[in-house]
Amino acid sequence: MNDPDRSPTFADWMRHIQQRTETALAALLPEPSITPERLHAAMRYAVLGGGKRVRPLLAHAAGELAGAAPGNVDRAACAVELIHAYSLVHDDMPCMDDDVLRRGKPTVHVEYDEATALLVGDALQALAFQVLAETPICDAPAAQLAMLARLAAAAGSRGMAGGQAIDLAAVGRQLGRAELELMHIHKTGALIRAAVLLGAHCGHGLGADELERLDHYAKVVGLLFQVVDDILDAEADTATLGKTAGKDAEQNKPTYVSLLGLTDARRLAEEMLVDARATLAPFGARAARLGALADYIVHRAF
Ligand code: GRG
Repeated sequence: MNDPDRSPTFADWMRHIQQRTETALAALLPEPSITPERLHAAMRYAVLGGGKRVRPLLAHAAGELAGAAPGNVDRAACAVELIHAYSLVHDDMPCMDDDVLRRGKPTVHVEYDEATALLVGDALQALAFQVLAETPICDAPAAQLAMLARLAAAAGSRGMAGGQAIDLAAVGRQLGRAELELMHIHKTGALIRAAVLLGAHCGHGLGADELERLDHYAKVVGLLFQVVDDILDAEADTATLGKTAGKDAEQNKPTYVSLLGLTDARRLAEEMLVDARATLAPFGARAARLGALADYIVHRAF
């Protein structure tokens, strides 16, 4: 099969999107030979050669549903992934989670230094908006402005950065389910939701009702991602026979598993998957990849 877009398997399609995202990101990031060389090398170190590219996969699957040109979706997908990469660099810093490994290699502040890591995050965030603004990627300039506004809101104090602030304020405090959900809707969910909606807005094939339906799917999947992340962390702890408590437990951070227990957290993930799939049902086969992505997000855990 020469055209991976027509591949019969979801796994082939995933590999294809991951590869084209890697190529697009490599082209958009400044070369390390350009001044300031060290900053540019660190930006490429933070972004390239790792990560599941879940957000670009969601953007492409939603773009496909909306009849978008894949070349246009690449830009939206890369913009979201650059914001995600910046958030990981800053999240790993000593003033936040203080992690030394990310994607199997030393974190940016360990490989370079703290000041460089701070600047890498700043520069990646700026690059994300440049990538989204500098080329027309949808039918109307007003629609592209709306995409910029949506990404800014998803990244800012009422989205991801706000979620991180809620998370920091929650350390050592017992959170209820509603508070935990609010934190994750902001911290992880907002950017995942933006990935789906930006992908869809690169096309013009969806009506208002369909966009609303897609938005519901995006919200469910954004939260589902975090529930599964908590399950994966708890399972990793169990696999090491309780010898390590895991970062969240160590820092006394609330998780779905600490709140509900592993069995009920798994049940919740399965229920959310049913909700996501039922939301897509009226789209029929056109939403097959979005459905398969929801499955992938859940079943990488079990
Ligand atoms: C520092 C402003 C600021 C925000 C940080 C999203 C976030 C907020 C921090 C990430 C911390 C974290 C590990 C959260 C758990 C869920 C999550 C986002 C995991 C990492 O995302 P993946 O699994 O990572 O998509 P890859 O490496 O595959 O890209």
